[in-house]
Amino acid sequence: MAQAIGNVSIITLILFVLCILNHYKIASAAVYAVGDAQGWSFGIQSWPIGKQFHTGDILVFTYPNTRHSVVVVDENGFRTCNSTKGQEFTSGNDQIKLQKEQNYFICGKPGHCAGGMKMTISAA
Ligand SMILES: [Cu+2]
Repeated sequence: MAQAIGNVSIITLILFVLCILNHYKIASAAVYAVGDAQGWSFGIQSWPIGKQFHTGDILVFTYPNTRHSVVVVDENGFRTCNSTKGQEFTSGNDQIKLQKEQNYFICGKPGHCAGGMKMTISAA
């Protein structure tokens, strides 16, 4: 009986430590201003180069929302500049959390993605 209680205590302790670690991971998520001073704009494709992104990091997309939007798409939507199956953000100040592995963002305004307003980010 004492052995069983001991095992339960150890499992509880392990779960507790995992919870703490998980909270720490969330608390340490980085926040990035997409495009830095230029914001979400044409020529954005090179912005992620040389940066290390992690799952749960927050991207802040700032842009004039009469001119642009942000659409989270899949690989096919990214490649073909098709935003119809994506999730569109239009506030002009959108916070989007990075998902594990590859993330794809395009502008939803006609011709903008084809003109280079698209960005893919790999999150570790
Ligand atoms: Cu645009």
